[in-house]
Amino acid sequence: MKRVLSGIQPSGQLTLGNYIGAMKHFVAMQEEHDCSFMIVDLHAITVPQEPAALREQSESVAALFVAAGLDPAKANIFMQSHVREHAELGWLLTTMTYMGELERMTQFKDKSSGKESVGAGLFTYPSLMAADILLYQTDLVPVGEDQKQHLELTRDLAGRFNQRYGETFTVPQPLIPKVGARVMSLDDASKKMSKSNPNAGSYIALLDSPDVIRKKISRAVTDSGREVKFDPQNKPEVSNLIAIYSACSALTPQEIEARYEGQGYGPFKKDLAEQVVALLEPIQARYQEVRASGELRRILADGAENARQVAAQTVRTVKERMGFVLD
Ligand code: ATP
Ligand code: LTN
Repeated sequence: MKRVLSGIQPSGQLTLGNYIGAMKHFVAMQEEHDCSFMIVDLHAITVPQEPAALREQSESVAALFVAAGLDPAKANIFMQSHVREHAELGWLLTTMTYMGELERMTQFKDKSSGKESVGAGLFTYPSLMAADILLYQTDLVPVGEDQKQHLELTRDLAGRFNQRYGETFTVPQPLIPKVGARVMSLDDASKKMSKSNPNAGSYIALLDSPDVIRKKISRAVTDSGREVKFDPQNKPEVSNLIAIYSACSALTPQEIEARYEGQGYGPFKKDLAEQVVALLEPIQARYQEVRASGELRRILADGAENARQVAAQTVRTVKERMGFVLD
């Protein structure tokens, strides 16, 4: 059994990109591995958040974890901020991270570009993410393609610590899906679908109503041709829609091409919308039940309790090796 850990930021409404690139795989992995999944609220505050919205989004992400199929009896589900050791190890690892390493991070460059002022936490974000992972001796980290660079840094930090202070951390591996690792925006296929995009038409939220989903897909940009062809180089918009279709159904991109040969984009988009609606409807129904039942409080309390046991031990070992006087 491998140790698996991942996190999603409560920085907005979860999107179909989050589901296809990450959450769907969390659900599959809980059957075979020792899994922990976090709502990474400490990461979400690296960009400004309204307190009421942060609280609502954090609960919403937790409920969506359960609604999408994570079972608290199989996987540990918790809020990052409920386990203080994340902030503590985050600081210790920040002191071991080089400025040059952080300056190279493309997520930082993207999120800070054009901003008048940027919080220092956005810059040191990857050291906190490394702490999340290393606290639990994680073997595998299921993430979308955009997190690959952060995982590389995590591996480097684990290696650096082990070399300097003796074998302490497991060096984790990213697990990036073959299809759907980078779902693109519906309005611009050069950008990834992102929940913090101010244009809601650029993403499908997991909680969008069927009518909103149909509308967003019918308005999704395509090229002026009419061939449903999977060709990410020359037809990035249509290829993105085919990838979404493939991830929501059991069909490969080639099977989808064959099904819509000679029919143009209309029927393809219509069916795609119905595939997405059918995927999300049961998740949305379960979501309402979970929110109404009040079960989240217990799930998160148990999750944090289990996490703390491991995290506290790791931080103790780390502090001892670094030369702190232990309490
Ligand atoms: P934000 O826009 O606030 O940065 P995000 O939508 O990029 O958020 P995260 O919380 O940063 O989402 O990511 C959660 C998980 O979802 C990560 O594993 C990430 O790689 C994955 N993910 C996010 N967006 C996509 C996408 N467009 N395609 C595939 N996977 C994605
Ligand atoms: N940085 C990730 C979220 C994240 C994460 C983690 C993912 C924070 N801590 C630990 C995996 C493991 C993101 O932006 N998607």
